[in-house]
Amino acid sequence: TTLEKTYAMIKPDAVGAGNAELILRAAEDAGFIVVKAARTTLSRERAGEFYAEHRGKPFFPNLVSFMSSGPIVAVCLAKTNAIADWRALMGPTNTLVAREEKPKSLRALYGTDGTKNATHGSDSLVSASRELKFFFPNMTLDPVPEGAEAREFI
Ligand code: YYY
Ligand code: MG
Repeated sequence: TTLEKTYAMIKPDAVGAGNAELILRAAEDAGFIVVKAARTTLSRERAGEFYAEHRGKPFFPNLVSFMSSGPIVAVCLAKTNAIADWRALMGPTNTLVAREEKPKSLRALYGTDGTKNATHGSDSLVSASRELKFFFPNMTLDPVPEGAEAREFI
């Protein structure tokens, strides 16, 4: 049997607050394998390309400014049902809602507000493939064999 991959990201608010390692550990504690984690930064242009589906929405300019405001950690996670389970662990999109509805979720614990919400997670298999390729162009999109324990932190 094999493990699904998803794209996760630790956003500039959480990296800036020094919570990146804590969030990766929370993922591992929840049963995810950290296949790859790379600290990097996004230009405004690349942040806009990553969030292209939201171009034209009122929050888009703020989102692009935030996502290019400081370092991020780009992460590939693997687990059975990784895509849905990571989104569940993150909690609701808006940190303030997350604090009300899911106080132990990552966004409740480490997010800041409706835009600065600590983490990202792919919302579908198609998104996961696109987003993993966006950050890790050489990575195979094949599922990870069960029993793998690789943690390649750059
Ligand atoms: O997938 P997810 O991150 O949970 O939410 P999306 O609806 O895809 O929005 C992407 C990103 O945009 C969100 O993480 C914060 C930001 N955002 C915002 O600033 N204001 C909104 N009203 C909605 C989303
Ligand atoms: Mg989304």
